[in-house]
Amino acid sequence: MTDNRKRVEVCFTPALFDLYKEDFDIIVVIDVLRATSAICAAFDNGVEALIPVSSIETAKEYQANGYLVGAEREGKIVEGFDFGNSPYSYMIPEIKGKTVVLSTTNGTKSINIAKSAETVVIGALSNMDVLNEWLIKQNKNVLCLCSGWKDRFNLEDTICAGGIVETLMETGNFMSDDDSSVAAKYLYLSAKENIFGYLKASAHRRRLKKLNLNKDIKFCLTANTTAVIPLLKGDRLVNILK
Ligand code: 3SL
Repeated sequence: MTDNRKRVEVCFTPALFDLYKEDFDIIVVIDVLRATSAICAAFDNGVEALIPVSSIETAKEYQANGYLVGAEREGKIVEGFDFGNSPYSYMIPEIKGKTVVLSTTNGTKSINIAKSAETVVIGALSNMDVLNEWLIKQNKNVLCLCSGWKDRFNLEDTICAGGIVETLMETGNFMSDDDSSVAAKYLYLSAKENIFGYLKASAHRRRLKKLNLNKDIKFCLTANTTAVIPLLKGDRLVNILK
C-alpha cells in the first residue's frame, strides 16, 4: 500500500539546512526570540510588507532610499536605525500600511537561506494555530527551519517547531522520519502548559533578560496572539491572511 502522507520535519539550525533543502515544498522559518515574533507583530499591526535583509550594509542602502529600517545585532538596536527587533516597536500607528526593512542576527539570515524553496512562511508561537491550520490545508511536505543562535541549537525555536509537528501529525495526513522531529515534538509536549517557565534557563531568554527585555520575552513566548501568516513573495514578506 502506498503511503500518501506528507512529511513534516525539523531542521535544528541553519547550519544543517543543506541536508534538508531539496525535499520540502514549504519552509517555515522560526525565530521565536525575537525576529519571527516581531514580524508577526508587525503584520498584525497593519504593516503592508517587510523586506528581510541579512546584512547591515543592505539595511543602510534601504534606509538611504527612505525606508523605515529595523536592525538588531546581539539583541541590541544597531546605532542609526529606526528600531531593532522588539515586537513592541512594530505596534505603533506610524508603520501601518508601510513597507519596513529588517535585519537581525539570525532570523532574517534564515529567511534568506530558505529562499530556494517553493514557499517560505514565517512561524512563531504567536501565530501557531493559524499557521498550523493553513499548513494542514496545503497538504505539502513541510520543513520547520529553526534559526537557533549563530548556527547553534536553541530550545524556543525547537519547541515551536515541535508544536507544528505535533498538530500536523495528529491529522493523520503527515509523517516524520527524523529524530529531530521526534525530539522537537516531545520538547513541545513537555513545555506547552508553561512555555515561559520551561524556558527560564534557556540561553537566549537569559541573554535578553540581561538586556531588560522581559516584556518582549513574555510576548514572544505567548501562543496565538496574532492571526497572520507572513509569506515570502520575491524579496518581501506579505500577510496572506489580510
Ligand atoms: O537573532 C535574531 O534574529 C534575533 O531575533 C535575536 S534577538 O532576540 O533580537 O536578540
